[in-house]
Amino acid sequence: MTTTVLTKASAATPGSGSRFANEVRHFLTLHPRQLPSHFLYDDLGSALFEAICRLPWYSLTRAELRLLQAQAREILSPGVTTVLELGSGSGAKLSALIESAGSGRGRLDLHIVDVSGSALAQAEQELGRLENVRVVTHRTTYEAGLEEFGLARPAAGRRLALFLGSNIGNFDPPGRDVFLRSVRSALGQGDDLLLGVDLLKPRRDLLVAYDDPLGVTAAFNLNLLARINRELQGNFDLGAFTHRALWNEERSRIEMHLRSSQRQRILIRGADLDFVMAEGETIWTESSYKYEPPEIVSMLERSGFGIHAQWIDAVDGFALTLAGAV
Ligand code: AVI
Repeated sequence: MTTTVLTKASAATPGSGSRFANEVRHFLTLHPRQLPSHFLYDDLGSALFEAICRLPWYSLTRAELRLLQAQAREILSPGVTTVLELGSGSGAKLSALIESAGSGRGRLDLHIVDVSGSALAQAEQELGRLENVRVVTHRTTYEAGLEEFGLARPAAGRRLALFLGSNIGNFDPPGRDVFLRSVRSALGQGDDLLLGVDLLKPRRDLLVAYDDPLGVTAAFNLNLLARINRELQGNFDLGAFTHRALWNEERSRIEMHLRSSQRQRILIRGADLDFVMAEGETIWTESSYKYEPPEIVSMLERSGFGIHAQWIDAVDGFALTLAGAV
């Protein structure tokens, strides 16, 4: 196994005058105040997200893993030589997919994209245990990872892109369609995309998945303020904010917010920001859209894909859809 590490000065890696500082300034001055959810994933945020995936109330990771293991041979069909995973996290799903597909395949080139260096290091170690694979890590955003991958065309064989864990649910609908079209552009005709999406389910199940009794999701959300304090010299008092998860029925999305429990002045030196938050005012940090299976089919078809198969876990309400670039 050989490993090449492609590390781009990540757009999501903060520094002075960084994208982090600029986006924090821009989004915190909007009304309602917001922060982009991809900033939740610093090293601690990524570790907290891995912990969320093990919580009994957040079942989507386990449902997806069951489907991946059951359908592995069809997903990783013999002609595939290159796999791209956008947002690989710890690499556990890709590794389970390859192991479940069994022997008899040729060498696989694995391209894994994540903004978290610690998650990538873990994934590289996990995938490096497998036989007959080469791992290429891309520490960067999905968009830049797609560009790098688009340039690396294999001499032979088909490519399979994985976008799992319902990461697509964190895009708003216009951004989702733009993103799916950019995935399509990075692939050639006949290559495949496997999309993992959490389905619409009863409100109480959704709320407990995003506001768990152990407070892990609350810590994941509050860590964004801790990150701003640390990296941009902010003064957020974490004790004066509470985690809120809301179900927005009309938009079919769970929203995560941070609610200010008192009137307070916020200073963020590294982002050149000074503002006052009223008691009860919130910062909107994430949306997680939930879909019905036919909506997943339509979004893929609109973006230049034809559906090969859709597998549904009816117990926990999760869909894996395998689509081919047409
Ligand atoms: C990464 N993403 C798909 C997760 C989700 O379910 O929206 C992030 C998350 N937020 C709270 N819990 C998990």
